[in-house]
Amino acid sequence: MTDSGVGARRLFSRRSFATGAAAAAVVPAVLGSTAAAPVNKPTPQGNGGKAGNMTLYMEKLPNGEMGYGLHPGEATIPGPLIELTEGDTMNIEVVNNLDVAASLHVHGLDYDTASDGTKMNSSVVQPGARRTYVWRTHAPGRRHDGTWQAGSAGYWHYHDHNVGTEHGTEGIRRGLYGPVVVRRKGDVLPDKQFTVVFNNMTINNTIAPDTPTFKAVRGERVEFIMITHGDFFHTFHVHGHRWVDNRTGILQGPQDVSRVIDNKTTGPADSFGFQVIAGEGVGAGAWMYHCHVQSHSDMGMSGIFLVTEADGTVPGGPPSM
Ligand SMILES: [Cu+2]
Repeated sequence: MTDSGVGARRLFSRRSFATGAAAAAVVPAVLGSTAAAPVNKPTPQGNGGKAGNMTLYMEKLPNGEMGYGLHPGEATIPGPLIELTEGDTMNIEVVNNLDVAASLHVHGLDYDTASDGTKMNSSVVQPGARRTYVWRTHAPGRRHDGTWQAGSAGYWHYHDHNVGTEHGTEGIRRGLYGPVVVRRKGDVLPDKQFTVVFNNMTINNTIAPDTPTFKAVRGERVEFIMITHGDFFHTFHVHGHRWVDNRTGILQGPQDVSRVIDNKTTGPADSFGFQVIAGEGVGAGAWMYHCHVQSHSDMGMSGIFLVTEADGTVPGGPPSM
């Protein structure tokens, strides 16, 4: 452990990181559903172009951290996964239970300036107040001038844009961020979803050995949603598994010549995602995921993708770190 690693450990004090554990098994907030979806169970996608409503609470967490949650007192880092299908609109009522003005700013989707989540556009939420942000999405199609317009489908994310500075630098540092997935109708759905956020020198605001362990059973289709925040560039790597560097992270067919990778450079506010079959061709086991900038992995930007057999066992026993 290096000096800076110790510093980071002190900053993000060692603890049984309840929010990290919860975040390890993201709970999708799916348009149209009112109750929280079961952990690790993706639910039906969108509702085909209708509006959905949800409430998001901005809350204080221990050690000065902050998070978004679907219910009061249940904020997590990262915040809840929000899933839509192209054509859907989501009305998100944000309740600010913090003692500072904060906001909700999304990447990749369509929104008016009133839903920008910036002080500049007068769209932040004062402490104790609430505000509804409207996110829209669209399918691909031809513009009036004949050019082709991309759809909204992709791996996106949301974050605060007001705490600390008008760019939300402190809000993001403290944990106010979360994943968004927009599907195209017909996209393959995963069995499990995990969100990995490189936030400065942490993973989901934790460092090894407190980083999330993502558990899956061999053969399950696992979706990784990868987001980066903060001041640094990183490279995301998973052992034993590869993915495709395109919109979905999976090949569209035998003619898809997209590059197959197991490592991807990622910078602040970037996001991408992909699906793998857990243990495919390599078996169950403890498979490391980490930032591959050597000094970063050495400072704790590392965790475990634990692929078990159906009976829960792992060949060779539990991982030793
Ligand atoms: Cu890194």
